[in-house]
Amino acid sequence: MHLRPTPLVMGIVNVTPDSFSDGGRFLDPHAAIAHGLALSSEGADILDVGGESTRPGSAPVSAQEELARVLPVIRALAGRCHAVISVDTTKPEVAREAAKVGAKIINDVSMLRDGPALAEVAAETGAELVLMHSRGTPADMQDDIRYGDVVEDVARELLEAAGRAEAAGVDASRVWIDPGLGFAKTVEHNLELLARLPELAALGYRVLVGPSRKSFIGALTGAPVNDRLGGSAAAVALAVMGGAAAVRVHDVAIMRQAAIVAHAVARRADG
Ligand code: 7PJ
Repeated sequence: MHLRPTPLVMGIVNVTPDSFSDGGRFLDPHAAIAHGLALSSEGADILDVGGESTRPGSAPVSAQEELARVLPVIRALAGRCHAVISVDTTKPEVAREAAKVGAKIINDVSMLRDGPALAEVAAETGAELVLMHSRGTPADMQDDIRYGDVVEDVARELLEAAGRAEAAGVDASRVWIDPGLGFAKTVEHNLELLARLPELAALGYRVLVGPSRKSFIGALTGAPVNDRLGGSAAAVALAVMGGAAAVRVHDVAIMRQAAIVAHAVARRADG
């Protein structure tokens, strides 16, 4: 009998500027490094380092700016903790430099929107590639959300993207798929995708799910973004039950507990 593997916990490390002065921008990589180390000691298996906000409605950042933000953090974390480092970027040049300083996973929230170049970097460097379902750009993705059957449409679009990644030379075993909760999705779409996650898990790629603190949890519970631990833990547990091989979260220690308990029950349910 095949026992499902223990789910991996990916901790989120955002690297964003903390002050502006005289037209210059001062980045504090130390705060991000300290946060990454803290998440690692909480039990994160993976640290996802991102220098561009990809939240719906956010503005783009130049490659130069993104590199300045993430490289020092990836370099430090790759050398100082056991967690595998992931770079959250849609830019091939950022992914390539990140891989040189120790990133082993490329987390692409655009699902290869701009062509195969990001997949080519994954193929060249041997990095794993996460393809997160999304439509449009962060600026316009919530404007016109239409699906037939959301799970079938997301599955088909993820399979197409995975096919493009494999055509660019990425081994299928190194491709992850992610339903992209909150990206070009209504609350109902997010619920349908979580409820029917086994259909995505059945596609044969490892599945990553990122429900942490997202607005659908706020819409359901009325809780503000800084008070969504309970809803996030429930979503993590359901994602694991539905076959997620990894979850992307802000609150590593608590979500790791939720994932471990859900996994133990899922194994029992598997028989
Ligand atoms: C996700 C992500 C997600 C993956 C973000 C936020 C918004 N990457 N990046 N999956 N969400 N793979 O964290 O609230 O769900 S940014």
